[in-house]
Amino acid sequence: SAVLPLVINTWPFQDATAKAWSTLGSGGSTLDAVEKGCAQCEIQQCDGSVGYGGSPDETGETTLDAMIMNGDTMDVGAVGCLRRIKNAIGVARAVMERTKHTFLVGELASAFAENMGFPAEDLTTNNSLGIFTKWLTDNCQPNYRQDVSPDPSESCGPYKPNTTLQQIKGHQLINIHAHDTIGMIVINQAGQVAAGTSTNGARHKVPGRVGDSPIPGAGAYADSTVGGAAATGDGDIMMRFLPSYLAVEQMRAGVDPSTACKTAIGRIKQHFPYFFGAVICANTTGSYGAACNKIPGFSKFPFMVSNPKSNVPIKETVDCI
Ligand code: SD4
Repeated sequence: SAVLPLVINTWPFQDATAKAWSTLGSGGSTLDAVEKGCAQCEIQQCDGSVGYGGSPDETGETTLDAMIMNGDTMDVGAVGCLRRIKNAIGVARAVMERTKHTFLVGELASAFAENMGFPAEDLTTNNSLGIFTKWLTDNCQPNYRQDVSPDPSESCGPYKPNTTLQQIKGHQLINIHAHDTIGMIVINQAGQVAAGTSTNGARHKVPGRVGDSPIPGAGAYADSTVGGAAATGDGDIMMRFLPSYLAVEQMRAGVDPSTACKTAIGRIKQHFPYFFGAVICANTTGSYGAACNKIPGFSKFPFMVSNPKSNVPIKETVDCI
């Protein structure tokens, strides 16, 4: 017997879960629930890694990535490197519903958003300015690949590409304690699935960098004939493996959600044993699971669940593999 509706999201962002749940309860669609739930984190600047005022790039600017997917129609809207607009997932939904396109990026995505009536605001705060200044003054790590350009005397930003090409090795650019994208899956009573993400991405990135979060199949995926999935972590690595798509395809083949998430994490781990990341997924019976890659400092991954078994969102934790 199906335990629906279901809201599940990455990290212990319980206000986002509660917002999605109440949106469903007041008659909203799965898309409304994903949009309002993720937008709650954009407003609250969850962990400093969703919404404005976090993850400044090399020049100090905060830019946002977000996507939303309708698993009934397979419609997707996404924005990458969105400047000056706080409600990134709202803009993603506008891309989906008001254009024939899927993905808008950068300054021109912001122009679209302004045309759609989203207010242009400065995304810089004292917090993001502080992170930027601290990076410049004491712990700045240049964005060159250290396996390609190991000269420690190179300065931090603006990035000057080194033209020497060498063998690619693993890297770890992500601060695991301040890098928590919201990814959410919502399944209503009728088994309709929607999924979405919102994030300010990686700290001190090269301006223009877009992560995995807005990419369909990487950051999130939804298919109402199967279920949904969402990912968080080092997007520069994770986007290469489409972990959300893989988890959904595993469930399509009959695999249980927890095993499906483990398979998606395991695939990445084969190539990048020390990548930081986690995946959540759920099928249309309301069964769900999560998995994460065990690395020093990250052995358990918390996520939030709301379903009819409880009248408040429950925090659950999975042990990393
Ligand atoms: C990114 N995936 O931009 C995002 C960041 C994240 O938990 O998920 N952090 O790479």
